Amino acid sequence: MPPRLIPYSLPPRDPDWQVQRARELLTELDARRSCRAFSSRPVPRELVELAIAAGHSAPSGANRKPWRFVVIDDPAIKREIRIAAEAEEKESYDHRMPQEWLDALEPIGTTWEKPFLEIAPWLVVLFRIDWEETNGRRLKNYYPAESAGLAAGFFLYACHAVGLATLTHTPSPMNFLRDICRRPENEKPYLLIPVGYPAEDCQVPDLVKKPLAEALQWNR
Ligand code: IYR
Repeated sequence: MPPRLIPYSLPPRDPDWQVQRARELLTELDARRSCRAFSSRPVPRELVELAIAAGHSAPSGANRKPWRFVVIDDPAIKREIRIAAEAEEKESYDHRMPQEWLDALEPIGTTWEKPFLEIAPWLVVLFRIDWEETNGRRLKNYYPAESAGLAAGFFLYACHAVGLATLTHTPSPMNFLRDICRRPENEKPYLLIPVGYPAEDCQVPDLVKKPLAEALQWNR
């Protein structure tokens, strides 16, 4: 069966407008920083839901949208997540991470302690779904990791664009999130994203970002 097709077009844009808009967008995106010191100031549920809807609008392999966003503001669940994450992280920092990795993190200043998991008003746990069962049949999803990455990117941008701070946190291993969120075995924790406002005294590392020239090639 051929697909049913509908018209698609984009609004015509003046080239000067395009360049100006691209510059503004770049300035806005380049100012985003990972936040590890959150304020407990509440964020309306509607705002988080709209940012998640933006994440959910991302393209995905065969349009399967192989992801789930679990959104948490229940202090008891946040506490459970903090305790489990810190237990794994302490083990990682003390015993599992090779010196080379610890050295790479030194300029960022991270430790096993993750108070932001209780302080940030919302925790968003993004799961990737590698397969789904319908009528007793296992259906494989396509490019679930890439798809979940795109959904995460759209979500992070939507948050930033409305003035919300985020962190892409990856406690490791993070299977505990599946148990705490009561998700089935085909859903694999992909990212844990605290969402909120930076604490009043929030500071971020004064990092040097890799120059674009090192990451960009035109043609061959
Ligand atoms: N998961 C640890 C370690 C960590 C790893 C990377 I790669 C980072 O960019 C930052 C931290 C933690 O969250 O502390």
